[in-house]
Amino acid sequence: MTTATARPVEDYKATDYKSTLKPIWCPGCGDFGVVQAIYRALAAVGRPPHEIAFVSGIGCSSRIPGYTTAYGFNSVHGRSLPIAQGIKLANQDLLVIVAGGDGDAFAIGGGHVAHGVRRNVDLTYIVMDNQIYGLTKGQASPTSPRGLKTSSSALGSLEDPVNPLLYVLSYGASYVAQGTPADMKGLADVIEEGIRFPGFAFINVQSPCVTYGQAERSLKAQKAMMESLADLGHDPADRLKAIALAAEYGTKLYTGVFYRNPDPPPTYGAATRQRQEEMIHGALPRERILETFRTP
Ligand SMILES: Cc1ncc(C[n+]2csc(CCOP(=O)(O)OP(=O)(O)O)c2C)c(N)n1
Ligand code: SF4
Repeated sequence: MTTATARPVEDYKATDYKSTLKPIWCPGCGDFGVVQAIYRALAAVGRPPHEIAFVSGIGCSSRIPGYTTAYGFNSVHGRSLPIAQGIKLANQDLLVIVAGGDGDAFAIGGGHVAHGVRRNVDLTYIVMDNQIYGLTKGQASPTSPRGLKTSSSALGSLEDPVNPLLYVLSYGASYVAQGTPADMKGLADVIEEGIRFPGFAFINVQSPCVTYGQAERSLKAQKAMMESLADLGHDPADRLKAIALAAEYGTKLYTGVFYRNPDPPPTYGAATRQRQEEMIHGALPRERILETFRTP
């Protein structure tokens, strides 16, 4: 895609990324703050909207692409990652951002997250973790805490929640952060950093559902409990410490970067280009090239 019409980075304002579509989220929904943080992060990065592709699944949070001026694909429940990976590999000049809920990510889409991490396509995955299925009116989600009473667990959930931070760290994610709209600047910062990070970047956002979610997770409650990892002196290059901190998901609300790989591995796109170069310029022996094309 051409950058001929791009303006200098400093010319982009958060409002350049805001579409004219009016959000239909419930008043007070945390997702309002998340989309604002995304506008700010995009303005800081300064790529023109036509060079950005926003992909989501299905859910309240998955409406986000429509509220931006970027190209948007509100796709299929749980399938945002494979679609986004295809878009990025087909046009590596695009900035690809994926957004959706915890149900979209860790229930129906759970299998794709592991492969998104290990494939390491250069994209940013923002999960709005409200510990509930919002769009379908309040059923338990994979991150609902044990004991939570919902429309599908009237006597309290009998299952332990998935830990999104540990999940991606255990598969080897190179950038793992958490934010909340209760701290807009912090949230915009981790999103901006995730966008700039070369490779699969994962940001878990504690975005409260004010209609079906827990009162203990309201923005006011989050403000009182959040702790900045930077203020705690956490070194984001320390993966083992990041894992130990991530294990406290559900009891603590840490914000900031858990892990940033100081030596990020090649992205899938870069590895593909390198393989093509080797084949074209004969760096690979003839037998290996023929092997690549041989059908089993
Ligand atoms: C294949 C498929 N299965 C189920 C659904 C119904 N469905 C739509 S959104 C959703 C879950 C929404 O929860 P989440 O992904 O956490 O997003 P939220 O609405 O909380 O932002 C479900 C089960 C669907 N649309 N498609
Ligand atoms: S149901 Fe919950 S997640 Fe959905 S718009 Fe309303 S407050 Fe937000």
